[in-house]
Amino acid sequence: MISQLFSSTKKTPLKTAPSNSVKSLALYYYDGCPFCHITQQIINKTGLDVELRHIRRVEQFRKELIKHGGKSQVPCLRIEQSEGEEQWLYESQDIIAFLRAYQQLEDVEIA
Ligand SMILES: N[C@@H](CCC(=O)N[C@@H](CS)C(=O)NCC(=O)O)C(=O)O
Repeated sequence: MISQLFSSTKKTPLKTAPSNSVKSLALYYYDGCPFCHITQQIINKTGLDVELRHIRRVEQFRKELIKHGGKSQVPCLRIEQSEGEEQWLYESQDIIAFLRAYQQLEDVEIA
């Protein structure tokens, strides 16, 4: 089983567990951000279940992004794992690479 997914831009392993240990995904974003828009298009294409968290409509989302992710930049993908660990993944290209790889793992496990 593939145990790590890799960042497209930095070529470093993300501390990401196998897909079956990912509990939930949430994208922090706002309208009018082109990087968010591209990321959302990929989410729609993959059909993955990703909760959308608009940081300008819900102040709590903006606060948790800064508190846990470390900065207010969007898009940012929160990856929650079954064990309770979470990762905050910035950079649209890294998020897209993660989603594509994750979807492939999902497909393999379903098949
Ligand atoms: N290189 C980043 C750029 C992201 C970016 O510039 N996001 C802007 C919105 S379009 C942003 O969050 N600016 C506010 C901030 O950095 O706090 C990516 O590809 O995701």
